[in-house]
Amino acid sequence: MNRAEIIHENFSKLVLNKDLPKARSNLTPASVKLSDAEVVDLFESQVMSRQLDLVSRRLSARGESYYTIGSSGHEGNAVLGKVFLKTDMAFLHYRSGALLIQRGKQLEGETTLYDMLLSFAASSDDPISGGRHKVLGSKSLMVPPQTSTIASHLPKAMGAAFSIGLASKLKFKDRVMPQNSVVICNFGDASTNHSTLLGAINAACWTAYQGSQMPIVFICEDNGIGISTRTPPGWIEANFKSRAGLKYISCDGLDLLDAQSGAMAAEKYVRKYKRPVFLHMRTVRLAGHAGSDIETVYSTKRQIEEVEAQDPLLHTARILVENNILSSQAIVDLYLGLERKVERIAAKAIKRPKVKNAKAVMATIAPKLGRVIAQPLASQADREILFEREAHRINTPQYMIKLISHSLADIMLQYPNTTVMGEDVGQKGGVYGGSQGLAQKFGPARVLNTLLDEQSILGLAIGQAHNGFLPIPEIQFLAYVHNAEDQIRGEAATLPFFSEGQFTNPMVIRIAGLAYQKGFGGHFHNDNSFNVFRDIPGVIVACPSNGRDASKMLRECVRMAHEEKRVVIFIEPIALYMTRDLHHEGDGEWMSTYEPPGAGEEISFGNIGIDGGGKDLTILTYANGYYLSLKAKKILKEKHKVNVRVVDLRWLCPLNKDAIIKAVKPSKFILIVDECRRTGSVGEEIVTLLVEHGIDKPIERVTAEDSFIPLAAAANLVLPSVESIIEGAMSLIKKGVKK
Ligand SMILES: Cc1ncc(C[n+]2csc(CCOP(=O)(O)OP(=O)(O)O)c2C)c(N)n1
Ligand SMILES: [Mg+2]
Repeated sequence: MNRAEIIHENFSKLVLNKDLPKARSNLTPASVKLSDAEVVDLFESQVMSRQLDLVSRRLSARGESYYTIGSSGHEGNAVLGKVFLKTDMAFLHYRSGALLIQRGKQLEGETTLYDMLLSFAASSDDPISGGRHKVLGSKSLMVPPQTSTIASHLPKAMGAAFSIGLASKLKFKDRVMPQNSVVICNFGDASTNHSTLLGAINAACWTAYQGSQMPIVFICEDNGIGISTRTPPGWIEANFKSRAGLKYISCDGLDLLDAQSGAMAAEKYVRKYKRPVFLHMRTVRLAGHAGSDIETVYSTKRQIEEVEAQDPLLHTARILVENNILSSQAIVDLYLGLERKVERIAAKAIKRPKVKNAKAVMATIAPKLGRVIAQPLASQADREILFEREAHRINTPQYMIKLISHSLADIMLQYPNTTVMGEDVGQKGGVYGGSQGLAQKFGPARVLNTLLDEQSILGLAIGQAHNGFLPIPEIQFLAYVHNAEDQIRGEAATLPFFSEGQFTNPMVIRIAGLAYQKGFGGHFHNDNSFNVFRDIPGVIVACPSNGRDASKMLRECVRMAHEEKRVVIFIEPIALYMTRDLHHEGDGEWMSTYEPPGAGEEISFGNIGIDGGGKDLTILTYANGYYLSLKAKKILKEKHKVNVRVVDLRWLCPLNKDAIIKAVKPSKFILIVDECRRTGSVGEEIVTLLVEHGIDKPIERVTAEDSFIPLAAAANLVLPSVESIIEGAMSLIKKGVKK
């Protein structure tokens, strides 16, 4: 017989026999400000959570539900659903059944149990994910949906907490979280070893240490084990008790009254001081890690039984009996009554419809969000003040990075909800000057110099977006996004999908990257792969090749983030940041004059750039490849009489298929110039696209080698060059002519 059923049967027996575990504190309900009715109410949530586990396990065994990880042993977290307000945004661990049920009671006519069962049954009626995933979440309870990656929700919890003070400072009228709210987040003991968690706590403490508000409670539900690996006794306390900027409070999650006392202390502190708290709540884990876990492989029967004897429900039963709140019989009646109730609700939930087809599944990857509200342009008078310092040269041609910084300034003026954050983006204005002048123009609150931690930068952005901001985080180099990419892949990109667009985290992530960078050189400053973003559903990847396009595309990215709540990656080719000339020194052809919003023609999403009308060869390329191809185009014409048109793809994900097919139609040959690696890069996708659309013309690729980029001039050995483009073009034409 499985342990879940044994625990279930034992509960009634032990309560009726008054064979209950010893008291773990001397607290009374009154001493923790709970009335008798409130203790019963909390107990009811605990039992509901237990029955939810039990019923879901039974359903899972029959293939009617997908709930495999339960909350059994963690039901003490019900107090968190009571002590914290439903407006205190909550980023939850997967063992938060009782917390969520209790929190739901703060709503009139709540249906939390039914809603959770719909989610576990993957029914399209599930109000949070629409049947797309088993998540814990609720729009009305301000619980963004969370799935299972350990600790990945903590950087954004930190960011959301930070955004509360920021919204007050900026008198931000579109804020989602009320002024005096706080953020709570919980996680397991083993999760505390994860760099994502340590990074989030570190970022919270680093911020609070400097006197900024960071109203967050990190709740560690310590059951002493992570799947089968035990947490060394005392480790959590030793690790978190005396960290700079972190208030440590411990409580006993087995003893409801002690848990209530700890939760109240944490709430009082965080609400008053708006500084991070670490609430260490001891719990047990009952019935294994997940439905499929066979505990006896790594624990003895005796160990398992000892843990079961500390069942928090038995402890609450003791509290109820000892304080003459309920009789043993009444407790068992309530317990079994709730089993029947959960079964009734579950029977209804599993009959509800499922998601029907791929289109329905995908409808929330980039959800249609109703009326699009365009942000009006800033007034000319405001713009004049904004560019006061640059006035003398704003109408002269500039290289790309200057135009990006002008564009960012205009964006921040036009969109009061935008914020910029990243390493060195403040006074210094970024390593390359992309955010130059922004801190001076908009102040340190909107242009935030962060600590050196990419997970925290992205978490800060995601969290701020949860509070209505439109963040523009900067990652210093493409190579340094990889240690944090799950924040984009697993968190930012999935939020609308898992919440039917009820929660969104729009943002534009600026990343300096790609190859040909000569200053630092080497692999890390010349990372020529952005594939990691190309397979994330819903994420847009933009990549300009020149300043004029960059300033306009950036505006379009922000527009999409604002109006369509999209997550956009904006890759800036470092090597072209300060490029002035195209064909020869002094021609100034790679510079342009800044065109403010509304002045010239904008570059809308998917719009490609076409240079020349040559009908011999079309080169499909982007970024540095576009720059090099234009050089090659001139030589191909002058030396080889080959007429070329060069297409700047600009929008690399998703590709604008129709525009690409139309662009290649007039020419005989197609050359793809891809500065990223031969294997897996966008060039492969373009070939596939052309073939799949019946383009029956000779196609070739000039790409980077499947290599890392070495230092110094050796870098050029593995990258496309003007020469290799010309060579590729000529060999393609030769082969084609022979045919
Ligand atoms: C990043 C990541 N790595 C591994 C896993 C697989 N995994 C799921 S739960 C778990 C153990 C977590 O233990 P703990 O944090 O103590 O939480 P508990 O399950 O005990 O509540 C692991 C390793 C995961 N979900 N995410
Ligand atoms: Mg654990």
